[in-house]
Amino acid sequence: MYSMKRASELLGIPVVTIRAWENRYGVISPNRSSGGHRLLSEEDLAKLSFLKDQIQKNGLKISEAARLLQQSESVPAEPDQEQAPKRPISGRSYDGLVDKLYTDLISFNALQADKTIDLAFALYDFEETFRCILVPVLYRIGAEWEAGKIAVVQEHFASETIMRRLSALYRVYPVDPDLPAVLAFCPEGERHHLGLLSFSLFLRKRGVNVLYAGPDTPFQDLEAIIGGQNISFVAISVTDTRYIDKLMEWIETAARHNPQLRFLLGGAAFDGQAARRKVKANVRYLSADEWEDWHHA
Ligand code: B12
Repeated sequence: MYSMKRASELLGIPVVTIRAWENRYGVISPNRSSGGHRLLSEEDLAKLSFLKDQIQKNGLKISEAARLLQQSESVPAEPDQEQAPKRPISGRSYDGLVDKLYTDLISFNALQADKTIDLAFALYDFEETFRCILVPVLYRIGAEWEAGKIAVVQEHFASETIMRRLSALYRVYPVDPDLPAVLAFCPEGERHHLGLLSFSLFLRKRGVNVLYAGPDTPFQDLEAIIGGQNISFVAISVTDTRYIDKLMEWIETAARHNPQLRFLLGGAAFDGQAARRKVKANVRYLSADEWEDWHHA
C-alpha cells in the first residue's frame, strides 16, 4: 500500500490532483489507515497512471479519461484470466449503487431512485452515503452534462431528487442548546447548495443549531439575523468564483461589527490558490479533503 504522498512522488501527480480525481470521478477507492489516511493499492496506482497517460499523451480531458477508464473496467475479464478480485476485499465498493442511482435518475425513475437511496441509507450511515454514493453520482451527472451526453433537465431532476432526500433528514436530529448557533448560506447568486446542506447536516447530527438560509441569500439582512439569533459561526459555500469578491467585502464588514464572529468557507470556488489567498485570520477555509478528514477524526 502507498500513502498519498508516496503515490504522488512515484507517479508525478500532485496530491491535490489525485484527491480531485478521486472525489470528482470516483476513479480510485483507497482504503484508510487506522489514522484515517488514504492508502492506495497497486491497482489504484495503475489507474492513476492510466489517467495521466490519457491526458498527457492522448490529449484527453480528465472527464474523458475517467470515462474511458470506467468503460475499460466494465469489459468482462477474459475467461482464462485468474480470478483475482478487482478491488481489495477489505475496501468497500459503492460502484453498484452509484451506477444504479445514476441510471434511475437519468431515466427519471423517481420511485426507483428513492428505493436505491433507501437501500444506501440502510447499508451505510448518512455521511458515508452522501460522500461515497450521492456526491459521485452528482459529479458523474455533471461530467455527462458537460460532455453534452445528458440534458440539463436530467441534471436538474437528479439534483432535486437528492436535495429532497437530504432536506428530509434535517429535522430529525435534536438540538443541543449549549452549542453555539451557526448560520449557513450561499451568497447572492450562488445556487449550488448541496455541499452546504451536507455540511449543515454534519453539524446538525452533532446537535448544533444550524440556521439554514440556503442558496442565493442576499447580504442585506444577514447582520441583523446574526445579532438577533446570537450566531457565533457562519458557514458559507461558494461554487462560482465570481461571487467571492462581494462575499469577502461582506465578511470584512460583518467581522468589523462582530469581532467574535468566525467564518467557515467551503465549496469548489475556493479550490484555486488565488481565491484562498483572500482568506483572513477570523476566516477559515476548509477544503473538501480537510472536511472529509473531519469525518474520520
Ligand atoms: C447539481 C448542480 C447544479 C444544480 C444545483 C442544485 C442545488 N440545489 O444545489 C443547478 C441545476 C441549480 C445548477 C445550476 C448551475 N450550474 Co451547476 N452543477 C451541478 C453539479 C452537477 C453538481 C454540484 C453538486 O451539488 N455537487 C455535490 C456537492 C456536495 O459537491 P461540491 O459542491 O463540490 O461540495 C463539496 C465540497 O466543496 C464541500 N463543500 C461545499 N460547500 C461547503 C461549505 C462548507 C462550509 C464546507 C466545510 C464544505 C463545503 O463539500 C462537498 C463534498 O466534499 C455540478 C457538477 C460538478 N462536477 O460539480 C455542476 C456545476 C457546479 N454547475 C456549473 C454551472 C456552470 C452551473 C450553471 C451556471 C449552469 C447554467 N448555465 O445555468 C448554473 C449556475 C446557477 C447559479 N447561479 O449558481 C459548473 C460550475 C463551473 C464553475 N466553476 O463555476 C459545474 C461544475 C458543471 C460543469 N462541469 O460545468 N447546477
